[in-house]
Amino acid sequence: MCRLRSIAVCGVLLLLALGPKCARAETGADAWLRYAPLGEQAAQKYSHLPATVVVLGNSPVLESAKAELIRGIRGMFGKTLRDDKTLPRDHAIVLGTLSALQSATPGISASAGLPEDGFLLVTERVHGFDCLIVTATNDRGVLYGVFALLSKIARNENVSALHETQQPYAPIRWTDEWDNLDGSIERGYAGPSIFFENGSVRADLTRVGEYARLLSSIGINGCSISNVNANPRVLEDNFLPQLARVAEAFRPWGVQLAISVDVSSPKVIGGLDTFDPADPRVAEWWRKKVEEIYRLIPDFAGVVVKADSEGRLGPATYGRTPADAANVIARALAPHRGVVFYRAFVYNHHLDWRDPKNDRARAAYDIFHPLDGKFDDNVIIQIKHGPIDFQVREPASPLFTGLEKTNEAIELQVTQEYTGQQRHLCFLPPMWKETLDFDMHAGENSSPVKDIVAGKTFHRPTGGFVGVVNVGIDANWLGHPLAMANLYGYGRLAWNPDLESKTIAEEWTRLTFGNDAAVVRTIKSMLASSWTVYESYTGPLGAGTLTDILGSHFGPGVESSERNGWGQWHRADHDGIGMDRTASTGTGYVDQYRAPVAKMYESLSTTPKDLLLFFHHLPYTYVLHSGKTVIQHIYDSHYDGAEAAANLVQRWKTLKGRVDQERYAEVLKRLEYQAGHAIVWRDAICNWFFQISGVPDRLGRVGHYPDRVEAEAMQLLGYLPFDVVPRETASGGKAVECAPPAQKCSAAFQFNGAAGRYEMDIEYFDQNNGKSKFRVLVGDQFIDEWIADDHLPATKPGGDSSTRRRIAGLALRPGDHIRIEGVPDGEEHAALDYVEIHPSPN
Ligand code: GCW
Repeated sequence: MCRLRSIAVCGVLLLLALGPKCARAETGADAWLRYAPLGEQAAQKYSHLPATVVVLGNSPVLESAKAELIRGIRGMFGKTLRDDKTLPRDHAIVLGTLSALQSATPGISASAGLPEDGFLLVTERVHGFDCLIVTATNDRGVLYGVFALLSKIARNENVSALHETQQPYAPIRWTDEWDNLDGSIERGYAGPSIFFENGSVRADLTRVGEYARLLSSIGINGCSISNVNANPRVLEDNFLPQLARVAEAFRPWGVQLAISVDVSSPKVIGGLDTFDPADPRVAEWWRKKVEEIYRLIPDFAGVVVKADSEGRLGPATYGRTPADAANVIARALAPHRGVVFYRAFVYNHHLDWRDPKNDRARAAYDIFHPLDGKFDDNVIIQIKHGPIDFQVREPASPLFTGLEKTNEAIELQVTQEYTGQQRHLCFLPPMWKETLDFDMHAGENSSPVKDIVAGKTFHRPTGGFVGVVNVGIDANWLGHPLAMANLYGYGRLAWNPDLESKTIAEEWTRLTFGNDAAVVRTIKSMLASSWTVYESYTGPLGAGTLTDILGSHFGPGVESSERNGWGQWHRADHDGIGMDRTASTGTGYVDQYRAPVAKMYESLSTTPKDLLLFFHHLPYTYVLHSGKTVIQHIYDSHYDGAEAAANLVQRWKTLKGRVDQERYAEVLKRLEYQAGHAIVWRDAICNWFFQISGVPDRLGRVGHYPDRVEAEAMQLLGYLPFDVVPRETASGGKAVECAPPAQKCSAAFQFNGAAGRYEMDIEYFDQNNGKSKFRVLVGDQFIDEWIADDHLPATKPGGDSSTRRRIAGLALRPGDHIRIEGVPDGEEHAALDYVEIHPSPN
């Protein structure tokens, strides 16, 4: 079936009887709630589904549940359910809470005992008719049940004799959005905010409602919409009514609004001369402010606090503790059942890097463990999953077992800040699962992180999951069409962390791209391998992400971690690499874990390979279990990783014609970019380590690029060579630029290979402060042209801007004169790095 827009294309395809059946055209806005037509066979399979829906009770959430069911069935089967107000005179799908159901049909066997938000899907006879009942303790549970039912159908699962109960693993299942009031998003990669614009809440909140629907469909019940680097203005009297509008857009979907607050607000906007949490005037200010909020937003969920961290003010100003700061706000919220999320991401970013005992990883435990038991019951300590900061691989934070008398939530990052910024494919559930399933050995029984944060291990009243998402206004929410698998996966794991990441990948693929077996198999396997692929060319053996930590957090920047106070040190020098965090010779960080875990990490032989350099400083010549030296492992993993990234492109290409053209093309574009950027990463990291260690690559690849012609070695007209900084982010450390006053430059060389078909890769620099134009000619023949107009996080040539243009199937003869012309624009000087020519495959 086709949508109107693509009917013409579909028609042509059908007429010509070309290729597989026409796929739907899509923007990605529907994400996993597409309800695409299921076709004849499925219609048969689900022909037993009732034609009527009966809703017992009425509330905005139940209304959403009904509307969603009607929408889903209509989308998948082209049928419109009849909406009946009273109990069935026919087979029906019945929606309602358990209490509504029991009072309408006394004697119904659907049993109680479900926690809030849990639901039951059951087929039962009501008034003599077989009915499909979706019931729960609360309205939100009913809505979740409807989403679950529709998901099953969309994935072709059997729903004929259902008896299934589902309940959430933990009460807290939130997202945080790092949106600023001016509409920008900190670490957002898909356009500006859906919430704010020019200092206010947007006039049109359509996307906010749509986002709430998506969140609700995966069981998310709270969303903090403003950046943790908080603007005190959100609490100003004239801002609160604007927040109330967002809460209204959330409400029909059972998503409760929260905001990030700045603890200095009583002083900055409240007119007090202090924000000391111990000052009664400050407590009174918070009490009144919170009361004002609840007058406007009765279901307000609570606040998120980042304090004494990365330059934010905090209780330390007055010699007070995080517990003092958290409790003063928590006491204002408690009468309204609101909560405070106090982030454990507190550390000194002016650490003395010369002191080998200093260690940022220690900070959260050192600061929060002594405060265990001092936080009120409506405070939740929000702990990033690892001790540093969302690196491509980290061990579980030791703070999870450092708080036994305090509520906890794990903070996971959906937005791919350090994992490729939605330009690289990186499916994160396998990474999150490693942490969630990691046994912290809190006692005699196993105590995986998921149980601790859910409050099960230490018998806490609340706790759970927070995902930092940062969706943007772009139609497909996160930029990369496949990145939404991370949001889906986050929600599914927050609901049920026992799910396998492969199951999640399969669910998401079926819902997002349909049930074609080849599509499911291919995307599922691409997702499954993508994290380790990304890791292998950006930060192997637990060294942390070797990115530019002082800038974009995107491209390579090995040295940016060192010799500064940020503490993201990997300590690579001439002889070796890694942080010694052992108790015997290092920072003592390992002792923050319970004994069995500490013991495992203390010893080199029992530390998992993937975390070796996180815990130990090793010489480059150290031989791993694999038989390879550390340095050879670094070289090999980068070459293997870049090859695996190229392979993702090939795997995706097998789906041409099996998924809609729009998403096919968008994913292909991003994967091709990734494959090119993986080579930038590979070369930068390998060359840096080769330079510093002096140890050659056993396979002779590093520093030797026989198919490469450096731009600085070409015949240049107008172009001038320059040094790229850091040098490893350009081939040979140099590139050429067409700087003013030049308006057009060219770089040319002669092809000396055999006659044949080739792939020509042109490595150029695409900055975001200009739109240079490039043209390629062979002899007099025009071959290709493009504009460097991508929005990469870069204003200068280097690892963030280095981009590959591939010209495939190019026929070349010996002696051919190849010329690249560049026309600069603005600050972007059409810079070129190199050209590489390989024989075409086959
Ligand atoms: O990783 C860092 C990010 C900051 C972020 C901070 C945090 C919102 O680079 O952009 O600030 O973490 O989590 O508070």
